[in-house]
Amino acid sequence: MAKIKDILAREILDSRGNPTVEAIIILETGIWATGSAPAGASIGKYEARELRDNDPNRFLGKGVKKAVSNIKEKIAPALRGKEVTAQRQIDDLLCQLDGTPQKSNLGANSILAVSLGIARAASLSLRVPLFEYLRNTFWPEIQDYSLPTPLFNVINGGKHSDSGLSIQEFMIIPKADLSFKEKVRVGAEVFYALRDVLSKTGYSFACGDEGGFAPKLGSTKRVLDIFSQIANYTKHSLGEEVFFGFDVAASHFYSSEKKIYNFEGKKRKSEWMLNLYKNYIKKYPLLIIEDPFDEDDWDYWAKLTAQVQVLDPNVLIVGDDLLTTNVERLKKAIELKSANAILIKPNQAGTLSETVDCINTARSANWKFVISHRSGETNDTFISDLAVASNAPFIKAGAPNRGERVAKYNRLMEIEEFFL
Ligand code: 2PG
Ligand code: MG
Repeated sequence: MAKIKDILAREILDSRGNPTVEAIIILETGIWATGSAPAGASIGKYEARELRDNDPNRFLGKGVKKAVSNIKEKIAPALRGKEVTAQRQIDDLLCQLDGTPQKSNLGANSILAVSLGIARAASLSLRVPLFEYLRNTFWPEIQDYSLPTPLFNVINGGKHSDSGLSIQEFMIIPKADLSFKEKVRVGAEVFYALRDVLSKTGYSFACGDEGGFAPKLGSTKRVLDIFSQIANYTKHSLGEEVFFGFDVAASHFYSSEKKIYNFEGKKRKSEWMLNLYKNYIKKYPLLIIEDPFDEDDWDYWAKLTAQVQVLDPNVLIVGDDLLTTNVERLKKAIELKSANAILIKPNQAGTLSETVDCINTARSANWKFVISHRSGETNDTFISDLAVASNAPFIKAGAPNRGERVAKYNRLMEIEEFFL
């Protein structure tokens, strides 16, 4: 048993060079741990709000000094003396201290950094690996461990690059029945192959925010043509060993007033987008479509989910901006059958306990879930341990490239090799 002695905080940089929050949890025993908040670029309307200073004289207004001082001046005094393993009570208290529905008062960035740091400090205090601590705390009833399948975002579009591609993420998914280490190898080999294909066809292989390439290919069709060449450059056959996934992030090219998607330079209706996705599913080994429609275009979500089940019951329609790791929105989507999987981002919820509640709500409805990073990341590998603790079917942590992305994959390989 160990009590919280103090909580410090500071401004650090994320992988895009923007300021973010790190909290340092110090226990009375002298043990300490950190937690940090990642940051999105394609931010959903309904997710918890990060607090930024909006001071144009620092970091173009993106500083987080206010969030840092909220930790030092408001959160630390309320948590001093609390038992560090009381995660749920601490998270409830953090929500009460904030008092707003989207955590806009203290800021989800300050709250999340503390919430994750508390869990890490507790695991160190009990001398167990973080994933084991999380399993014992939240999922003691689950017996075995299974590692997630990684979704490698190898071509970056949308708000994550200047490639001009409307779809934000083009993902490569290794087949399920391999060890995690082998899945990482497949992802890396496909990544090298893509670099070859791009350079041979005269495209840039410079990278976007999540480590994937950002070539100006102009259309989804051309990305898929390039993907289709993977088999010629590696030993990995499409539809058997390697599958595709999209994060369309459609809210970011949708006009709510006109009810139009500005897709690849053309104005498209929801029905047109629906048919496009169905054609891609028929033609390519496409297993995952995340955010195919706007976060308020509920009707089309349900239509696509139903029609896709007929085409291929293995295809997952994943809600990210639609659901924002929010139990209430998830319950509505379950009732309306709007999707069959959810993206789980701890900073959309704001606390670890609320993130866990969302995972549990998804699992009890038989939905799949994907533990996810943000496009602006830190080197914190918390999500890797969370994925193992919850037996998540998938993790999305970017390309097998860039330090803050591979940190997550390397941590999962470490858990596989040394702990399981
Ligand atoms: C997404 C994420 C992560 P961002 O849309 O799924 O890939 O992007 O963090 O920019 O919201
Ligand atoms: Mg997304």
